[in-house]
Amino acid sequence: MTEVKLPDPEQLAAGILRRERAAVASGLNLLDNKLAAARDRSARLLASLSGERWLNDGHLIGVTGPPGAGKSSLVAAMIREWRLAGRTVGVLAVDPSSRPELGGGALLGDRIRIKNSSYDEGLFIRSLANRSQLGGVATEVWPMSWLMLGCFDIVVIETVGVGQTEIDIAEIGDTVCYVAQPASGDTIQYLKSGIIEIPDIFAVNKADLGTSARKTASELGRSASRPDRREGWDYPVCLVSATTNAGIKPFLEHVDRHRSFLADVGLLGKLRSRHQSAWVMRLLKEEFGTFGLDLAGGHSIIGQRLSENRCNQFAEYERMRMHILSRFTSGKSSSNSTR
Ligand SMILES: Nc1nc2c(ncn2[C@@H]2O[C@H](COP(=O)(O)OP(=O)(O)OP(=O)(O)O)[C@@H](O)[C@H]2O)c(=O)[nH]1
Ligand SMILES: [Mg+2]
Repeated sequence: MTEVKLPDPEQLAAGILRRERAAVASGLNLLDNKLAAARDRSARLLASLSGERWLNDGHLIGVTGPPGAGKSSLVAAMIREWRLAGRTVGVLAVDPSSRPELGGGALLGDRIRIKNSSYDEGLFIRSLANRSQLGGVATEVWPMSWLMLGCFDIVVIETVGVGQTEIDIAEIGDTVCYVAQPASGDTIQYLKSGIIEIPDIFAVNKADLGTSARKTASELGRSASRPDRREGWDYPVCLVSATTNAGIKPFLEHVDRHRSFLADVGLLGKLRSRHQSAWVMRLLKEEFGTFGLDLAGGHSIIGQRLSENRCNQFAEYERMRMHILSRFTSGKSSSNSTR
Protein backbone atom coordinates (compact mmCIF):
# COMPACT_ATOMS: atom_id res chain seq x y z
CA MET A 1 0.00 0.00 0.00
CA THR A 2 1.39 3.43 -0.85
CA GLU A 3 1.72 5.77 2.08
CA VAL A 4 -0.14 9.06 1.66
CA LYS A 5 1.92 12.02 2.86
CA LEU A 6 -0.01 13.92 5.49
CA PRO A 7 0.51 17.67 5.92
CA ASP A 8 2.28 19.20 8.90
CA PRO A 9 -0.51 20.42 11.22
CA GLU A 10 1.27 23.47 12.62
CA GLN A 11 2.23 24.77 9.17
CA LEU A 12 -1.28 24.10 7.98
CA ALA A 13 -2.75 26.06 10.90
CA ALA A 14 -0.58 29.06 10.03
CA GLY A 15 -1.79 28.93 6.40
CA ILE A 16 -5.43 28.59 7.48
CA LEU A 17 -5.17 31.64 9.74
CA ARG A 18 -3.88 33.56 6.68
CA ARG A 19 -6.96 32.27 4.77
CA GLU A 20 -4.86 30.49 2.14
CA ARG A 21 -7.27 28.40 0.07
CA ALA A 22 -4.91 25.48 -0.36
CA ALA A 23 -4.36 25.31 3.40
CA VAL A 24 -8.10 25.50 4.13
CA ALA A 25 -8.81 22.72 1.61
CA SER A 26 -5.99 20.58 2.89
CA GLY A 27 -7.05 21.14 6.53
CA LEU A 28 -10.63 20.10 5.74
CA ASN A 29 -9.34 16.96 3.98
CA LEU A 30 -7.24 16.12 7.00
CA LEU A 31 -10.23 16.46 9.36
CA ASP A 32 -12.20 14.23 7.01
CA ASN A 33 -9.52 11.53 6.95
CA LYS A 34 -10.34 8.60 9.23
CA LEU A 35 -6.93 6.92 9.21
CA ALA A 36 -5.30 6.68 12.64
CA ALA A 37 -2.27 8.76 11.60
CA ALA A 38 -4.57 11.46 10.25
CA ARG A 39 -6.58 11.58 13.48
CA ASP A 40 -3.43 12.42 15.40
CA ARG A 41 -2.62 15.24 13.03
CA SER A 42 -6.22 16.49 12.98
CA ALA A 43 -6.17 16.83 16.74
CA ARG A 44 -2.85 18.74 16.55
CA LEU A 45 -4.24 20.99 13.82
CA LEU A 46 -7.32 21.85 15.88
CA ALA A 47 -5.21 22.42 18.97
CA SER A 48 -3.02 24.93 17.11
CA LEU A 49 -6.08 26.74 15.78
CA SER A 50 -7.79 27.21 19.15
CA GLY A 51 -7.80 30.40 21.14
CA GLU A 52 -9.85 33.26 22.57
CA ARG A 53 -11.12 33.99 19.05
CA TRP A 54 -13.18 30.84 19.14
CA LEU A 55 -15.27 32.09 21.98
CA ASN A 56 -15.80 35.62 20.72
CA ASP A 57 -15.32 36.08 17.00
CA GLY A 58 -17.09 35.22 13.77
CA HIS A 59 -20.58 33.86 13.32
CA LEU A 60 -21.50 30.18 12.93
CA ILE A 61 -24.86 29.88 11.21
CA GLY A 62 -26.80 26.66 10.71
CA VAL A 63 -29.29 26.59 7.85
CA THR A 64 -31.60 23.62 7.98
CA GLY A 65 -35.04 22.52 6.84
CA PRO A 66 -36.85 19.92 4.75
CA PRO A 67 -35.58 18.70 1.36
CA GLY A 68 -36.27 21.09 -1.47
CA ALA A 69 -37.29 24.04 0.74
CA GLY A 70 -34.68 26.17 -1.00
CA LYS A 71 -31.84 26.04 1.54
CA SER A 72 -29.05 26.07 -1.05
CA SER A 73 -30.78 28.80 -3.06
CA LEU A 74 -31.23 30.88 0.09
CA VAL A 75 -27.62 30.35 1.17
CA ALA A 76 -26.52 31.50 -2.29
CA ALA A 77 -28.64 34.67 -1.89
CA MET A 78 -27.22 35.26 1.60
CA ILE A 79 -23.67 34.86 0.32
CA ARG A 80 -24.24 37.45 -2.40
CA GLU A 81 -25.34 40.03 0.17
CA TRP A 82 -22.51 39.26 2.57
CA ARG A 83 -19.87 39.41 -0.14
CA LEU A 84 -21.27 42.74 -1.35
CA ALA A 85 -20.80 43.97 2.21
CA GLY A 86 -17.18 42.72 2.15
CA ARG A 87 -17.66 39.91 4.65
CA THR A 88 -15.80 36.66 4.05
CA VAL A 89 -17.82 33.44 4.02
CA GLY A 90 -17.06 29.74 4.43
CA VAL A 91 -19.79 27.20 3.65
CA LEU A 92 -20.13 23.54 4.55
CA ALA A 93 -23.00 22.10 2.55
CA VAL A 94 -24.11 18.71 3.75
CA ASP A 95 -26.06 18.48 0.57
CA PRO A 96 -28.09 15.52 -0.61
CA SER A 97 -28.11 17.18 -4.02
CA SER A 98 -24.46 16.23 -4.19
CA ARG A 99 -25.40 12.57 -4.51
CA PRO A 100 -23.10 11.18 -7.19
CA GLU A 101 -26.01 9.95 -9.31
CA LEU A 102 -27.21 13.56 -9.55
CA GLY A 103 -23.92 14.69 -10.98
CA GLY A 104 -21.49 15.41 -8.16
CA GLY A 105 -21.04 17.85 -5.34
CA ALA A 106 -20.93 21.31 -6.81
CA LEU A 107 -24.57 22.34 -6.94
CA LEU A 108 -24.34 25.22 -4.51
CA GLY A 109 -21.00 26.29 -5.91
CA ASP A 110 -22.40 26.26 -9.43
CA ARG A 111 -25.35 28.34 -8.42
CA ILE A 112 -23.15 30.99 -6.89
CA ARG A 113 -20.71 31.02 -9.77
CA ILE A 114 -23.56 31.74 -12.17
CA LYS A 115 -24.07 35.15 -10.56
CA ASN A 116 -20.51 35.71 -9.52
CA SER A 117 -18.35 34.55 -12.35
CA SER A 118 -15.10 36.05 -11.12
CA TYR A 119 -12.96 34.03 -8.75
CA ASP A 120 -13.74 35.08 -5.19
CA GLU A 121 -10.97 34.98 -2.57
CA GLY A 122 -13.42 35.70 0.24
CA LEU A 123 -15.64 32.68 -0.35
CA PHE A 124 -14.93 29.02 0.24
CA ILE A 125 -17.51 26.26 -0.26
CA ARG A 126 -17.11 22.66 0.67
CA SER A 127 -19.83 20.15 -0.22
CA LEU A 128 -20.08 17.02 1.87
CA ALA A 129 -22.18 14.33 0.27
CA ASN A 130 -24.45 12.05 2.29
CA ARG A 131 -23.26 13.05 5.74
CA SER A 132 -26.56 13.23 7.55
CA GLN A 133 -27.98 9.85 6.75
CA LEU A 134 -27.62 8.17 10.10
CA GLY A 135 -30.14 10.50 11.67
CA GLY A 136 -27.73 13.23 12.66
CA VAL A 137 -24.86 15.44 11.58
CA ALA A 138 -21.62 13.47 11.12
CA THR A 139 -18.99 14.21 13.77
CA GLU A 140 -16.45 15.63 11.31
CA VAL A 141 -18.78 18.51 10.36
CA TRP A 142 -18.19 20.14 13.71
CA PRO A 143 -14.37 20.41 13.60
CA MET A 144 -14.64 21.41 9.95
CA SER A 145 -16.92 24.30 10.83
CA TRP A 146 -14.50 25.40 13.55
CA LEU A 147 -11.58 25.28 11.18
CA MET A 148 -13.50 27.62 8.88
CA LEU A 149 -14.33 29.91 11.79
CA GLY A 150 -10.58 30.35 12.13
CA CYS A 151 -10.45 32.31 8.88
CA PHE A 152 -13.88 33.49 7.70
CA ASP A 153 -16.17 36.16 9.15
CA ILE A 154 -19.20 33.95 8.63
CA VAL A 155 -19.45 30.17 8.48
CA VAL A 156 -22.64 28.57 7.20
CA ILE A 157 -23.53 24.92 7.61
CA GLU A 158 -26.35 23.73 5.38
CA THR A 159 -28.00 20.47 6.44
CA VAL A 160 -31.21 18.80 5.41
CA GLY A 161 -33.49 16.93 7.74
CA VAL A 162 -35.92 16.74 10.55
CA GLY A 163 -35.39 15.54 14.09
CA GLN A 164 -31.85 14.62 15.16
CA THR A 165 -30.26 16.76 12.45
CA GLU A 166 -31.83 19.90 13.88
CA ILE A 167 -30.73 18.99 17.37
CA ASP A 168 -27.17 18.46 16.13
CA ILE A 169 -27.12 21.68 14.15
CA ALA A 170 -28.34 23.53 17.22
CA GLU A 171 -25.18 22.16 18.91
CA ILE A 172 -22.95 23.68 16.26
CA GLY A 173 -24.47 26.98 15.21
CA ASP A 174 -24.62 30.22 17.18
CA THR A 175 -27.73 30.93 15.14
CA VAL A 176 -30.03 28.31 13.64
CA CYS A 177 -32.17 29.32 10.67
CA TYR A 178 -34.94 27.01 9.59
CA VAL A 179 -36.03 27.26 5.97
CA ALA A 180 -39.70 26.34 5.67
CA GLN A 181 -41.58 25.30 2.60
CA PRO A 182 -44.87 27.13 1.93
CA ALA A 183 -48.06 25.10 2.31
CA SER A 184 -46.28 22.28 4.07
CA GLY A 185 -47.91 21.39 7.39
CA ASP A 186 -44.99 19.16 8.42
CA THR A 187 -42.87 21.85 10.03
CA ILE A 188 -45.78 23.09 12.11
CA GLN A 189 -46.62 19.57 13.25
CA TYR A 190 -42.98 18.88 14.19
CA LEU A 191 -42.80 22.12 16.11
CA LYS A 192 -46.01 21.50 18.00
CA SER A 193 -45.00 17.99 18.95
CA GLY A 194 -41.54 19.12 20.01
CA ILE A 195 -39.75 16.92 17.41
CA ILE A 196 -37.78 19.94 16.28
CA GLU A 197 -36.26 22.52 18.56
CA ILE A 198 -37.38 26.05 17.94
CA PRO A 199 -34.90 27.56 15.54
CA ASP A 200 -33.69 31.08 16.27
CA ILE A 201 -35.05 32.38 12.98
CA PHE A 202 -37.59 31.04 10.52
CA ALA A 203 -37.27 31.82 6.83
CA VAL A 204 -40.38 30.92 4.88
CA ASN A 205 -38.89 30.71 1.41
CA LYS A 206 -40.61 30.97 -1.98
CA ALA A 207 -42.54 34.07 -0.90
CA ASP A 208 -43.01 34.68 -4.63
CA LEU A 209 -45.64 31.91 -4.51
CA GLY A 210 -47.93 34.38 -2.70
CA THR A 211 -50.74 33.45 -0.33
CA SER A 212 -49.47 29.99 0.63
CA ALA A 213 -46.16 31.43 1.86
CA ARG A 214 -47.86 34.20 3.84
CA LYS A 215 -50.24 31.69 5.43
CA THR A 216 -47.36 29.37 6.42
CA ALA A 217 -45.48 32.32 7.92
CA SER A 218 -48.37 33.35 10.13
CA GLU A 219 -49.02 29.75 11.23
CA LEU A 220 -45.34 29.34 12.11
CA GLY A 221 -45.40 32.57 14.09
CA ARG A 222 -48.16 31.12 16.26
CA SER A 223 -46.58 27.65 16.64
CA ALA A 224 -43.20 29.04 17.61
CA SER A 225 -44.54 30.58 20.80
CA ARG A 226 -43.63 27.64 23.00
CA PRO A 227 -42.60 27.95 26.64
CA ASP A 228 -39.04 26.68 25.97
CA ARG A 229 -38.17 29.84 24.04
CA ARG A 230 -35.03 31.72 25.05
CA GLU A 231 -35.91 34.76 27.08
CA GLY A 232 -35.21 38.06 25.41
CA TRP A 233 -35.21 36.74 21.87
CA ASP A 234 -38.24 37.23 19.62
CA TYR A 235 -37.88 34.24 17.22
CA PRO A 236 -38.67 36.14 14.01
CA VAL A 237 -40.46 34.56 11.08
CA CYS A 238 -39.24 36.05 7.78
CA LEU A 239 -40.81 35.80 4.36
CA VAL A 240 -38.08 35.48 1.74
CA SER A 241 -37.64 34.54 -1.87
CA ALA A 242 -34.25 33.21 -2.86
CA THR A 243 -35.35 33.53 -6.50
CA THR A 244 -36.42 37.18 -6.51
CA ASN A 245 -34.19 38.24 -3.59
CA ALA A 246 -37.23 39.65 -1.79
CA GLY A 247 -36.86 39.83 1.98
CA ILE A 248 -33.22 38.68 2.04
CA LYS A 249 -31.82 41.89 3.54
CA PRO A 250 -34.30 42.09 6.44
CA PHE A 251 -33.75 38.36 7.05
CA LEU A 252 -29.98 38.91 7.27
CA GLU A 253 -30.54 41.81 9.66
CA HIS A 254 -32.29 39.37 11.99
CA VAL A 255 -29.36 36.95 11.61
CA ASP A 256 -26.91 39.69 12.66
CA ARG A 257 -29.24 40.85 15.39
CA HIS A 258 -29.31 37.33 16.84
CA ARG A 259 -25.53 37.24 17.09
CA SER A 260 -25.51 40.66 18.79
CA PHE A 261 -28.21 39.43 21.17
CA LEU A 262 -26.09 36.40 22.15
CA ALA A 263 -23.01 38.56 22.66
CA ASP A 264 -24.90 41.24 24.63
CA VAL A 265 -26.42 38.81 27.12
CA GLY A 266 -23.08 37.00 27.49
CA LEU A 267 -24.30 33.81 25.84
CA LEU A 268 -22.05 33.56 22.77
CA GLY A 269 -18.94 32.24 24.51
CA LYS A 270 -20.97 30.07 26.88
CA LEU A 271 -22.92 28.52 24.03
CA ARG A 272 -19.79 27.79 22.01
CA SER A 273 -17.99 26.32 24.95
CA ARG A 274 -21.00 24.12 25.73
CA HIS A 275 -21.16 23.02 22.09
CA GLN A 276 -17.46 22.23 22.06
CA SER A 277 -17.75 20.04 25.15
CA ALA A 278 -20.64 18.09 23.66
CA TRP A 279 -18.69 17.44 20.47
CA VAL A 280 -15.45 16.52 22.22
CA MET A 281 -17.47 13.92 24.10
CA ARG A 282 -18.94 12.67 20.83
CA LEU A 283 -15.54 12.50 19.12
CA LEU A 284 -13.96 10.61 22.01
CA LYS A 285 -16.87 8.22 22.13
CA GLU A 286 -16.77 7.67 18.38
CA GLU A 287 -13.05 6.92 18.45
CA PHE A 288 -12.74 4.96 21.69
CA GLY A 289 -16.25 3.96 22.81
CA THR A 290 -17.61 4.36 26.33
CA PHE A 291 -14.64 2.37 27.63
CA GLY A 292 -12.37 5.12 26.29
CA LEU A 293 -14.53 7.81 27.92
CA ASP A 294 -14.17 5.99 31.22
CA LEU A 295 -10.39 5.82 30.77
CA ALA A 296 -10.37 9.62 30.48
CA GLY A 297 -12.26 9.91 33.76
CA GLY A 298 -15.89 9.68 32.63
CA HIS A 299 -18.35 12.37 31.55
CA SER A 300 -18.21 14.69 34.52
CA ILE A 301 -14.39 14.79 34.81
CA ILE A 302 -14.06 15.33 31.06
CA GLY A 303 -16.69 18.09 31.21
CA GLN A 304 -14.85 19.74 34.11
CA ARG A 305 -11.47 19.65 32.33
CA LEU A 306 -12.98 21.12 29.18
CA SER A 307 -14.63 23.94 31.07
CA GLU A 308 -11.33 24.74 32.82
CA ASN A 309 -9.70 25.25 29.44
CA ARG A 310 -12.50 26.90 27.50
CA CYS A 311 -10.32 28.66 24.97
CA ASN A 312 -8.50 25.57 23.95
CA GLN A 313 -10.81 22.63 24.21
CA PHE A 314 -9.26 20.98 21.20
CA ALA A 315 -5.87 20.93 22.94
CA GLU A 316 -7.61 19.41 25.94
CA TYR A 317 -9.23 16.91 23.58
CA GLU A 318 -5.81 16.04 22.17
CA ARG A 319 -4.40 15.52 25.68
CA MET A 320 -7.29 13.23 26.54
CA ARG A 321 -6.81 11.23 23.33
CA MET A 322 -3.13 10.79 24.08
CA HIS A 323 -3.95 9.73 27.60
CA ILE A 324 -6.53 7.19 26.45
CA LEU A 325 -4.18 5.84 23.79
CA SER A 326 -1.38 5.43 26.32
CA ARG A 327 -3.75 3.67 28.71
CA PHE A 328 -4.85 1.38 25.91
CA THR A 329 -1.27 0.50 25.06
CA SER A 330 -0.10 0.11 28.63
CA GLY A 331 -3.11 -2.11 29.29
CA LYS A 332 -4.12 -0.20 32.40
CA SER A 333 -7.83 0.32 32.80
CA SER A 334 -8.28 2.36 35.91
CA SER A 335 -10.97 4.98 35.43
CA ASN A 336 -9.33 7.57 37.67
CA SER A 337 -8.90 11.19 36.66
CA THR A 338 -6.36 11.85 33.87
CA ARG A 339 -4.42 14.34 35.93
N1 LIG B 1 -40.49 29.75 -6.61
C1 LIG B 1 -39.35 29.62 -5.92
N2 LIG B 1 -38.60 28.50 -6.06
C2 LIG B 1 -37.47 28.41 -5.35
C3 LIG B 1 -37.04 29.43 -4.47
N3 LIG B 1 -35.88 29.04 -3.90
C4 LIG B 1 -35.60 27.82 -4.39
N4 LIG B 1 -36.54 27.43 -5.26
C5 LIG B 1 -36.57 26.18 -6.01
O1 LIG B 1 -36.78 25.11 -5.11
C6 LIG B 1 -36.06 23.96 -5.54
C7 LIG B 1 -35.16 23.47 -4.43
O2 LIG B 1 -34.16 24.44 -4.20
P1 LIG B 1 -32.82 24.10 -3.42
O3 LIG B 1 -32.17 25.41 -3.14
O4 LIG B 1 -32.04 23.06 -4.12
O5 LIG B 1 -33.44 23.48 -2.09
P2 LIG B 1 -32.68 22.72 -0.92
O6 LIG B 1 -33.51 22.94 0.29
O7 LIG B 1 -31.26 23.13 -0.86
O8 LIG B 1 -32.79 21.23 -1.41
P3 LIG B 1 -31.98 19.96 -0.84
O9 LIG B 1 -30.58 20.40 -0.54
O10 LIG B 1 -32.08 18.99 -1.96
O11 LIG B 1 -32.74 19.54 0.37
C8 LIG B 1 -35.29 24.38 -6.79
O12 LIG B 1 -36.03 23.97 -7.92
C9 LIG B 1 -35.26 25.89 -6.69
O13 LIG B 1 -35.17 26.52 -7.93
C10 LIG B 1 -37.86 30.62 -4.36
O14 LIG B 1 -37.57 31.56 -3.64
N5 LIG B 1 -39.00 30.63 -5.11
MG1 LIG C 1 -29.45 22.02 -0.80
